[in-house]
Parts: sequence; structure tokens; C-alpha cells
Amino acid sequence: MNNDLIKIKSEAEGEIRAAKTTADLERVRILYLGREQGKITGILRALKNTSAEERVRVGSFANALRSEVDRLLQQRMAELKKGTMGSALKEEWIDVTRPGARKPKGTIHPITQVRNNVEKIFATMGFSVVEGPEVETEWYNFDALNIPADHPARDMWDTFWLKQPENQKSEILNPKQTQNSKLKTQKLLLRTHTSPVQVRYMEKNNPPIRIIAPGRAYRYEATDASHDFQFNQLEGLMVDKKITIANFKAVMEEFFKRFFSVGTTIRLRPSFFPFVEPGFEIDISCIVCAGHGCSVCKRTGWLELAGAGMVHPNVFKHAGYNPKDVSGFAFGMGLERIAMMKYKIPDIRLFNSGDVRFLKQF
Ligand code: FA5
Repeated sequence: MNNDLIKIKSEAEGEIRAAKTTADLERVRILYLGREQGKITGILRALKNTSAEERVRVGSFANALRSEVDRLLQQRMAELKKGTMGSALKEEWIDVTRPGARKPKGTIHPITQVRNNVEKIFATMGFSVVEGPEVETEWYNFDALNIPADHPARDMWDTFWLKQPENQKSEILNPKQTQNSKLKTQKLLLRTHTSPVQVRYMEKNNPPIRIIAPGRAYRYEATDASHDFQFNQLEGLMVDKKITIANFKAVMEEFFKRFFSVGTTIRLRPSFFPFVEPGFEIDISCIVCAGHGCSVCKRTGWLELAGAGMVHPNVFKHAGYNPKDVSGFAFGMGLERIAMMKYKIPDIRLFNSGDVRFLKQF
């Protein structure tokens, strides 16, 4: 009987070690410890037919063997479970070389694209890009541009005035103005056009000047298909000894030819801006409706793209130049307007609508 037990022990140990899956192991458990036909269970059951002495001797060995086999089964089960986890990992492994899920990609806003394009064209004509503040003083936005407080032209630019705490007012004095004017403090506003940059730049630089100044402008006015309360302008300024309207026309024609790259008709209309003399409005035949009339061009067939003119002597004076020594032209162009023409956009309000269906097209 003892020999049988020793043989069973080594068989069980071998089979437990050889079990590759938990199902294999369960079969081994049933083979040795199963209630009905387990080999060790069978030996223990058979003890009742043996002598008391034999029962004690074999019984203790068989019981020890049962415990040992049980322990080995549990140990192997733990090993197999660990292994199963390993294989689960194998099944669910991550392929780090697999291309990721495609994330929707943003595009550059059409106005930024237009601005970049415009800057490139003017750069090839020798213009540099400068910037000015969007929160501007009354002086630079109006007075320095020959628009004094009581001048009716101020009505042309409905203005977002900014509230200023009393204790900050003294910080925005304009040295030139405080010397000459009764006004001791400067009211702040959101600039209504980019023209203040002309004076700011001329104060710090001497001619010859060839600059463009793109940026936002704000007007406190109702919106429609071609007007927004916040829009982008591109200021242009060229100053030297003998700059004429012919230079202005040549620069503008070259710009529009390159920007639209299709044949466009441009017209210069006499107009009034206090900071130029003479002044013009630059219109383009409406590309959206081919000049037939639509909501963008207010049924006129023409869309106003820019104001322009020859820099007024008073502006030169305010910037510290002698108007007898220099001459120059300036213009202020609506970037949304030229974008609308180029891409046939029927409503200016789409630019700031945040509508992805619109933005995706650029
Ligand atoms: C001015 O703002 C002048 N500073 C332009 C100028 C510069 C004249 C230098 C002479 C010399 P105006 O208000 O016309 O002018 O605006 C210029 C351009 O800005 C317009 O032709 C138009 O293209 C654009 N613009 C004006 N108002 C709006 C608006 N509410 N929404 C969108 N674009 C506008």
C-alpha cells in the first residue's frame, strides 16, 4: 500500500506540473482527490477494510499525501492564473506603431489667411508690417488725425468709449497734447480705425516710410451683411519727398491685381477724411454678384473696400514733420471686405460666427 502511495505521489506531482491550463488541473484534481473515483480518495476509503494498525500507518501517510497534493494543486492553480493574466495581456496588447484615431484639425481663420497674404504682397513692394494698440487715446484716434473734439467728422466713427478709474487718468497724458491743449487727460476708447498707427509710427521714425498696419477696429454701430461692430483694417502709409497720387494708384492697382488674381474693376471716388487731402474711397466691382447688385453691395454693384488720400499737412505737423518737406499717401482697407470679395462670402457676420461649417471651407 505504501508503495502505491509513493507511486501515486510522484505521478500526481508530475501531472500537476504538466497541467497547462486550469481545466487540465481540474482533471488532475478529480483524478486524485475526486470524491467518486479519486485515487487517493479510493485508498482512504479502502482503509476501513484493513486492520487497525494498517489504518493508522497508511491512513496518516495517505492523509498527508492528500494535503500535499491539495497544496500542489493550489500552488499550480495560482501559477496558471498568473499565466492567464499574462496571456490576457498578450491578447490585449497595444500596438504602439498603429496610426492613432484622426483628430479633427483646425484651420487658419480666413481673415488671418487674408492678412498673411496681404502682408506678403505688400512686403514684396517694400512695405514693413507694424502694429498699434487697440485701446487707443482720444488724441491718437481723433485729434492727431485732424479731427478735433467739436469736428462733425467725429460722428463718422461711432465709438466705444472706455470707463477709466479717476486715479489712472493721469497715466495716459499725451505730452504733445498737454503742452498745447486745454485737455489735461486723455479719454480711452477702442480704436475706430487703424489710422492712429500712422501718427504713432511717424512720431518715432523719419521718412522714407513704407508701412502697413493690420489690426482690429471697433465701431458702436448696428451690423448688417457688410458691417460688423468689430472688424479688421489694414492701414497703409507711404511718406517721402515727392510721393504723389500716381504712386498711390500704382501701389493699389498692383495690390488688387495680385490679391484677387482675377480681373477686377476698381474705382476711386472723391471722399472726405479730415486726415487726408484730397481723399478718396476705393470701390471694387462686386465679385459676389458680378456687379449686378446683391445684399453685400447693397444692390449698387460696387463694394467700398478702403478709404484713402494724401496725408494732410496737419497730421504731418502732429507727428513732428514739416509738411513742406514731405508728402505721402495713406489708406485704410477693410480686411473682411476684401476677404468677402475674394471668397464670395455673402455676410460679414459669418467671420465671427464660430460656425465650423463656414470655417471648414478655408
Ligand atoms: C476709415 O476708417 C479711415 N481711417 C480710412 C482711411 C485711412 C482714409 C487712411 C484715409 C486715409 P472708413 O470708415 O471708410 O475709413 O473705413 C475704411 C474701410 O474699413 C471701409 O472701406 C471698409 O472696408 C472697412 N469698414 C468700415 N466700417 C466697417 C464695418 N463696420 N465693418 C466692416 N468693415 C468696415
